[in-house]
Amino acid sequence: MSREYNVAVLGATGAVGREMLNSLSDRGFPVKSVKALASSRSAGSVLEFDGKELKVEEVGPDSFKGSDIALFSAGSGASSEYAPLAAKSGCVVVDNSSYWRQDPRVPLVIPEVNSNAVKKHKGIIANPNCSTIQMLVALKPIYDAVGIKRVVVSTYQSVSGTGQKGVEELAEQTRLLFNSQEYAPKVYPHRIAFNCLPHIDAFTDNGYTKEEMKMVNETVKIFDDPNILVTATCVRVPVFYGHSESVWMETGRAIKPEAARELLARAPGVLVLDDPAQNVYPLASEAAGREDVLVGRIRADNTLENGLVMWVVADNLKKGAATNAVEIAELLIRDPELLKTDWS
Ligand code: NAP
Ligand code: 12T
Repeated sequence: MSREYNVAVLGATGAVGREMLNSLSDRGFPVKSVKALASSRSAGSVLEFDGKELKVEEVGPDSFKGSDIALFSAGSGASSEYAPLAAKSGCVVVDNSSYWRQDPRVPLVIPEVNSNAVKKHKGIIANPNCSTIQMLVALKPIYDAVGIKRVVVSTYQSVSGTGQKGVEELAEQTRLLFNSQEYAPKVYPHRIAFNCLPHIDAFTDNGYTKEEMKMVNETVKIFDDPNILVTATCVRVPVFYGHSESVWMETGRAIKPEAARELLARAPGVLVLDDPAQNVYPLASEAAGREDVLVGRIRADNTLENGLVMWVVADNLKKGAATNAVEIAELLIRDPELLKTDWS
């Protein structure tokens, strides 16, 4: 009989954690047991896994003993505290927070882009930011074919990226506005309903937000290319699920839009939807609930010799978080050596 694994999910009650449970089940990950972990706030509550009830436990220092793999999505604080404990107890952590992404001991992995990086892990593997994942899945085939020198990206990010509280804030504000009632922004600094906020995560000293700098720094680390230039503007929009991106690139050598479209059509994890005459292009409403990255509006930049532009959309909770994490776990179980940890 083929092996089955003990899997722990930290942050199981959250927007990403619930999708992690769905992804494990939908993708048929070989689980022996699933442990749902969260804070004391939701300990004792009940989730569903594979049609069965799963009781949520409060995370503690001993929670990961006996687990083979842990998927984390409980924020940076919990990741900084528990990932080393889990790794030291022999459990490999796939972490969704931003805490470990730039640590040189920690591979930052998108299976379609740099699966080999997973081999260097010592017990903690980081899942990239949602906006980085979908952009790089779409850039990878072009990068491999002709090189990419420079990327200018603007994102249109859904409120579920902020977690369950972001979803509730957009729903509540929309309802109150339609009823001419007062509302007070809580999660975002301004009204998100019927608005666009050029502000995701905190501002840094250079005028960019942390979210924008994640797209810059994670691209360099994942492509292992210190020369690639990226500048990003990250915008929160009143969409519940699915991030959209306008991605402009300057390629190393010239590539025609038709050739880029063909490369993308054959690329793993990509679905090309590009027939503008028939109003066919990627939409957040189409991407929501899907595991692939949708790419369309592929066209030349008429102002620059090697400029190419495209529109890239994916479900931020699936490929942007949970699906990518489960795909990393699938890489781990292909090779028993990769289930060993060496964190000191
Ligand atoms: P969320 O809906 O607010 O859920 C947060 C989850 O974390 C809940 O299960 C919560 O448990 C748990 N939690 C919070 N603090 C904890 C603590 N100190 N100890 C144990 N559990 C704790 O948020 P989310 O959207 O799912 O995001 C969670 C994490 O995923 C964040 O780190 C976020 O940065 C990351 N994320 C990554 C991506 C990506 O780009 N890959 C996308 C979205 C989110 P309770 O029910 O007990 O409160
Ligand atoms: N602030 O994983 O607010 O670093 O949409 C992902 C999403 C951080 C992250 C968001 C965020 C991350 C958001």
